[in-house]
Amino acid sequence: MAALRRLKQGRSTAIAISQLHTSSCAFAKQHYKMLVLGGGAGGIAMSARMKRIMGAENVAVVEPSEMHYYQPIWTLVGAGAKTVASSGRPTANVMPSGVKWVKSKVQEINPDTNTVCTDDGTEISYEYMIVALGLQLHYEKIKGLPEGFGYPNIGSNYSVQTVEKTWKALQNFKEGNTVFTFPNTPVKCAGAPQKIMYLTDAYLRKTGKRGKANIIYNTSLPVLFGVKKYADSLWEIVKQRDLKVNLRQNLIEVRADKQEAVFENLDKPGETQVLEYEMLHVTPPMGPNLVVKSSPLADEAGWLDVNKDNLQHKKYPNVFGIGDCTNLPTIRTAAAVAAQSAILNRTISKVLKNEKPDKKYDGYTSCPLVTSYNTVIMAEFDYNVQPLETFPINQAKERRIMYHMKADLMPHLYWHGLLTGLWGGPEPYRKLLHLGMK
Ligand code: FAD
Ligand code: UQ1
Repeated sequence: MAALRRLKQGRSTAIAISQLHTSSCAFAKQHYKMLVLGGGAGGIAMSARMKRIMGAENVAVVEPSEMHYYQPIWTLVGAGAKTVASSGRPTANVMPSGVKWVKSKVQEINPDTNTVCTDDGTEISYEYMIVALGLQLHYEKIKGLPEGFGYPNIGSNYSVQTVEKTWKALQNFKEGNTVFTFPNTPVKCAGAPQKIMYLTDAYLRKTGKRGKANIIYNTSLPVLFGVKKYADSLWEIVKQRDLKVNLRQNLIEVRADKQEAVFENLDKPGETQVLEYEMLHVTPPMGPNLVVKSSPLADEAGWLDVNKDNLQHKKYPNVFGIGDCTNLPTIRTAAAVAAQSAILNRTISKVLKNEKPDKKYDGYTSCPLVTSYNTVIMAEFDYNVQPLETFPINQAKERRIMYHMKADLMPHLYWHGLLTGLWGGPEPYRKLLHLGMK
């Protein structure tokens, strides 16, 4: 009887929740010709471009955060070379003027009725929609996290809440293991988990502590980096600087009170290894945005299912996607977002004129591999994992000029070029610098 009562209570609660849900999405209604979901790199870039095509009054962006962050600089924040304050600007300041900022969270996407529902009960209908919701970090999938970040000597450059803890851990280092991880999932900027290792090595050399450090990179991947040309250079660096790389090792638990990290060997299920650390940098497991995943827009794995050539949704032709939330088979970066923004602008201009999208995205992405406080290997590649370099020099070499590009030029390019819809990636310059040969 009791079980039945619980079941009934459960059922009536479920019905009440579903009624609440339906009615909660009808508190207010709005309509826009172009609705952009997410006000990160891709969302702001596309809203600036859409404003130019159809006028600001026709464009709205749904974004709950008061602050917009330039995430790529967190690599340098974690190593004390930039401040976290320099990475953020109020969302109000990056929103294109006249574009409507809906300051709430998308809760549900209903592409069959061309509507989305926000967490404050507003139903927004659209004629066209661009999904730019980014990906989801999953610290909670590692036992002992995120609460472990309450202890010292553990940090993570992947979140604004934990990036300064990396720098504290680095400064605190006295003697022992410094451990860097790469999860068993796709990640954004696949070089970032090891960039902080090179910076740690450089910092410890600068401060005379390198002799007391055992630097370990435990990665779930079977390779150091996915593009052979750059991986070859990185293996050389790792050898020269005595950095230990262990492949197919996946972080599954952090015992922050004891400063222990537990790894599973992905090639030998059930085999685990406990490493004591003096400094730990965690790259969390990542996955699709949960709102996308629970919508009809998702592919089987939960990513936004778009055409890899033109970024139009495969089933809903009035829906488009950009950036980390999509299933575009390339490494997720802001550089990729820049190239995608130019293609998507072209695709949407064509669709608005009832013409066929023509320009094709080649998968361009770029990862400035910071290898010290004044050098970078500028990796640039495409869908075929082949180098697609902008400059007519060997970019697999560590270069000072590329460090200045990463640390000094890229932030300006991001805030004043990408976010204003004026920077569509380096393709035109690549063609110019290679005399039309690439
Ligand atoms: P984001 O910029 O993450 O934006 C997603 C937006 O969606 C966010 O503003 C979020 O608040 C919003 N959102 C999420 N859920 C909802 C919801 N339910 N409703 C409404 N809004 C929502 N890229 C490079 O090119 N070069 C680099 O060197 C580089 N280094 C990096 C280093 C680190 C440590 C990190 C973390 C990233 C780095 N990147 C780098 C990657 C780059 O920052 C991302 O690929 C880029 O920001 C992706 O843009 P996006 O618009 O797809 O997602
Ligand atoms: C880029 O376009 C870009 O977007 C603004 C980045 O994001 C921060 C990058 O890191 C890189 C490397 C590029 C590519 C640009 C050039 C000039 C190589």
